[in-house]
Amino acid sequence: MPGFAELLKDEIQEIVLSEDQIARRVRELGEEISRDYQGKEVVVVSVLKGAVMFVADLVRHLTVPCSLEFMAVSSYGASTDSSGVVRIIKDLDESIEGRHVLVVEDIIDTGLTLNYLRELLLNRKPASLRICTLLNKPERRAVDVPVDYVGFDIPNEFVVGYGLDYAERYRNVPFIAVLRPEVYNKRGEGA
Ligand code: PRP
Ligand code: 7HP
Repeated sequence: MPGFAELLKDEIQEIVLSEDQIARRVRELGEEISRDYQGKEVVVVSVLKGAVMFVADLVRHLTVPCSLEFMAVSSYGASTDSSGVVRIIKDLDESIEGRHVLVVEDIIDTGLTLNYLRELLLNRKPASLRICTLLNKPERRAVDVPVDYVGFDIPNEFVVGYGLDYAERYRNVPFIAVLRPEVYNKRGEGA
């Protein structure tokens, strides 16, 4: 059976992070977070959909007691650029008051989504709130949001795979890649 790299060779320009690189870093992050939360219980809050692969792998390296919560949000405004105003589509099932919250994201780009979410969650009076992201694009930051755990800093390029999509595709690709420009042009033509 051909692998994803072979199957998608006409669509992928470059693999930016391999499956092995991701797996190694996710394990390291899990170990670091477990050390930091020693003796505490953590509520892992993950944001659908992009973070699903990352959070599923990350929690399997957490050795402290944890529960898993999901939020679904949608940005108002243009589809390609975050507006900073976020609509809650699915809220947490549990209260986070007095609890240690770890927000897990796949990517921080402008920071607008997370900045909004952070304020929203802080208003609910958690005992602590930290943020973990697999990918960070520092060049794109529009608002300063404190990030406690970063998997990888990446340059300002649109990436897909390991949960991240372009037009809902490529989330299932096990590595992180940059697409060929033709892929975007094709979508623009209505393909
Ligand atoms: C992505 C990502 C973050 C946000 C980051 O979500 O998961 O939530 O964009 O962008 P920002 O830092 O510029 O606000 P997206 O809206 O693509 O939804 P998805 O996770 O369902 O793909
Ligand atoms: C959101 C997003 N989704 C996929 N790939 C990227 O590079 C992204 N930045 N912000």
